Amino acid sequence: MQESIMEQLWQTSHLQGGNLAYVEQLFETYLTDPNAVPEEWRSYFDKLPSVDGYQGRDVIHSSIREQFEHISRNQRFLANNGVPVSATSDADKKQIRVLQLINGYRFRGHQEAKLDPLGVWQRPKVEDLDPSFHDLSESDRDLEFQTGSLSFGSETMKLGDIVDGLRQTYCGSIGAEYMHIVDTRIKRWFQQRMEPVRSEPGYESNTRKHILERLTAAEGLEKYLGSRYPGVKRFGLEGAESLIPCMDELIQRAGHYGAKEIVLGMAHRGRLNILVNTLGKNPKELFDEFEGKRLADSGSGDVKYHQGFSSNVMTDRGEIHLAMAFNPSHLEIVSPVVEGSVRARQTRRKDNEGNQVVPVIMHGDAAFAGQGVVMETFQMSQTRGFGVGGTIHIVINNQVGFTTSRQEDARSTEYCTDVAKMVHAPILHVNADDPEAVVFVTQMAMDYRNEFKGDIVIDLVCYRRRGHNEADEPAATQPVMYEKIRKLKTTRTLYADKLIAAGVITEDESKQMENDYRDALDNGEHVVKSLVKEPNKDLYVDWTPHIGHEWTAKCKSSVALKTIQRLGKKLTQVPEGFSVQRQVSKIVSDREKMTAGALPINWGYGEIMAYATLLNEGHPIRLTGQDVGRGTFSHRHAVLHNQKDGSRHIALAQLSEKQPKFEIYDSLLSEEAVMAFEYGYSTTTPDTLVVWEAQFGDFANGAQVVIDQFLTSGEHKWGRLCGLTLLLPHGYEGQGPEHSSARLERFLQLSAEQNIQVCVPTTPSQVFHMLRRQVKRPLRKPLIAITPKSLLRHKEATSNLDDLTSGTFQTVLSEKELPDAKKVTRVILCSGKVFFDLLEKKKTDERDDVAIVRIEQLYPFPGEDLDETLAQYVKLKHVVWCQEEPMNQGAWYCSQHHMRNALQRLNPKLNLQYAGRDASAAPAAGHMSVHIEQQKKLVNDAFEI
Ligand SMILES: Cc1ncc(C[n+]2csc(CCOP(=O)(O)OP(=O)(O)O)c2C)c(N)n1
Ligand SMILES: [Mg+2]
Repeated sequence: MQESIMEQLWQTSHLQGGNLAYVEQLFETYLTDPNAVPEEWRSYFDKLPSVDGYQGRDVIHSSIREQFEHISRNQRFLANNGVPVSATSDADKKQIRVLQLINGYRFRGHQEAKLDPLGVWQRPKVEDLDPSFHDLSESDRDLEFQTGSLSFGSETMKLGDIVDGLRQTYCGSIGAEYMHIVDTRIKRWFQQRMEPVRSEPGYESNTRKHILERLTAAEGLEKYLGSRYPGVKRFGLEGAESLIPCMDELIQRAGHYGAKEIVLGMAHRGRLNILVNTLGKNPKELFDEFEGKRLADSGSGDVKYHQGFSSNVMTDRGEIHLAMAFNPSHLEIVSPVVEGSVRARQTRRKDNEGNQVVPVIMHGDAAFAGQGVVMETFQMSQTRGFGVGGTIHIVINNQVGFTTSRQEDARSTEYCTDVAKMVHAPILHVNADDPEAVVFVTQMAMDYRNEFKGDIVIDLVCYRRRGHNEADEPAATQPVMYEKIRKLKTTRTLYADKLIAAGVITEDESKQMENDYRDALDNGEHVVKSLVKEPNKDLYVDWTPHIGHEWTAKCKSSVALKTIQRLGKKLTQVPEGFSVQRQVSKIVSDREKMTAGALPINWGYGEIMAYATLLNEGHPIRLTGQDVGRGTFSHRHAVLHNQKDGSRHIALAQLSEKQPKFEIYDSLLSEEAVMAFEYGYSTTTPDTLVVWEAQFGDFANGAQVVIDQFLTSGEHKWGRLCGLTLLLPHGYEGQGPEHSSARLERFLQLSAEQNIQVCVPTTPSQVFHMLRRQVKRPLRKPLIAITPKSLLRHKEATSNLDDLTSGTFQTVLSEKELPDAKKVTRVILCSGKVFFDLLEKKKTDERDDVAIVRIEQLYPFPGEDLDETLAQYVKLKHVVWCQEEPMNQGAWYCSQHHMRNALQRLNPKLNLQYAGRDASAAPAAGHMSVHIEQQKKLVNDAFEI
């Protein structure tokens, strides 16, 4: 009789003594080139059944590994008590196929899972979940097979039991996608969580009653609001009520693992329900909002389903602070904001592992699949500068986005969650009509984060009982779906029926639960039992010192010479043996000379010294953006790189032992998510100077949503203060349309009610004072700083140490050498780099009749300071605004009225004239020669008009 191939292989001793790696290697080679492996192995591998639908090599590879691991362990195929199951070639092959079948379920079971409460998903049958696909027949069901790594609690089982167990585990209410993860530990972890219990948690009566109580609350609130305020928009949760028990479990479990804070982000859907039933907002307050009784104390206020909220609830390990982020209508943009807020809280708590602060972000299915910022947020999740130790993502997957249907139109991916696979996040799809399954996956999700510090997604497959909002008629666009929905019992009813049938509660008790909840709402009582009525104040940050200040608030931004000298020395010290690159070395030695007063200080020095002095005074600093360590234009070099081994030296982080944290990270190549992250960070930390730098100012418009919806309007809508600084390189230097403009006009157009500051500093001392005053003044307002490129090295754009040791940020700046005021008949007003072009012309042409005045803060406009400057020119006849930007851009349209007002106050006969580029669709010319010609003309015009 011919020996089985496995036995032959075994006897070759390839598999003994841990030669698995060898076999794996062979298999890998075979997958890429079958002819590259010996014939005997090729014919063996050829005969292995394949796992359909998964092209990745890892699929087959791991099944092989399992198989051989097993052989190693058991020496050969053995049944109970060492009795061989079969030594025939056929039986061996069958055993392999059984292992393949097991693998098939682990990979693709989710595709046959009963995830859709509506039963409208059209899902093709998955061939490789059928034993016959693996040449296993009905009659094999009674044969015993090795279970391999299957965690069913028995080394061998009948095929029938294996298949039934697999269907229960992987094709019930939970569809787990985890086999795309390459880390075997994680795959095993999920198998060991799900397989032993066949994905059925078997909760005790008390837990089941609690789940029903939470569902009662979820449904009860919507019913109540629906009958009390019919037709009023609330973006109800109906159809996704399981979210409420899910959140309850998340919070309790996070608390159990020692979390002290959870930051929540979510869109419109179910938000009011979460606010009342999870965060414990007083229902009375919500009713007042419905009735229009609660108006914002100041600012515009916002609709109720964008409001943030915070509260403290009790868990078995103490109090936990919950903070729901305010968000705009723009879906998904709140996600990176939440991450930034979490990171700031973790930093404050020195929670390097991310155990104490946990982000939980809820999404809509359409938004999660469609919005690019979701991908950016995942891309940040494991980076040095933006990681938070894992985020729990919950998708409220109601299978429709507004009126857009799930698959044909909303996306190209199979699931709305597929984007999460890019970071190998496990994805747990779950039927929301099985609340126990929902709680089970929730527990796994929180346990997973605790164990592996990675992102995880719960895809709560549910439906939307009503239209997009309560005024919408959904049947107009989704007739079939809504036909089904109308006939469907609610999740709560289904679950209550189940518990009644199981004898866990009586019908009366179920009714009583509903009545109790409604009574609580009627009485305007809090409905979260674990709510802490008198929260621990330590869990809150005190922003009161920063409220109610004018931008003119004074501060001391100058620094004593000896402090600057001491810090200057520290900044230029390099560790023993650290090899600095040649050009960088020159920058360092120049900085030494600047500290000694032997060289005028440049921009890089002014900026770095602002950071050093702020750190010295106890303010933490966080600086991010693309290439910020070096600076796009090589002016910063805050991070030095050892030429011998690539190690880093950051002098600003090593000024003293007691100094606060200095963080500087080159960001991923994203503007939107990164700027949103920094907004979230800065709205959480009043004392930190948070700076985001664009590579070129133009790129900031990739984050326009953040600028419009948060930075410029967040305080007005939600009362959230933010001191974020944006550094936006800008300047017309002939580099073409795309590297010239930071779109200054956009920021100025968005400026109102002192919402932001727009500054255009032109000297090193100005940037020094501007950055310092951003933290030293009590007010917290976003600072938009238009920063230079060529000016970084301009010989005229320098300062002296004296300018740092005295003075302050000057909103209006005259020439260094003041003109004789009596001779001046013309004032040229300008901002930014063009000043130096004008100055050069003035010197060349010896125009002592001209004074050039820089407006270094365009918003809030420094009217008084300008009045004072202009007042000294008593013979003034001409006033010109000169800008490099085209007429429809730059400051002209948005700021001219401020300047005209100043002239009106000085002398109503004075008119303001314009010298600058003509209006243009593109920000700048594409050819250097055109640029030069235009620049020359506008400078000339300023002197002649
Ligand atoms: C960026 C953005 N684009 C468009 C909209 C308008 N809008 C509001 S809700 C919605 C549908 C959202 O669908 P989904 O994410 O599935 O959430 P659901 O409403 O179904 O809970 C759309 C398109 C928006 N709010 N934000
Ligand atoms: Mg949806």
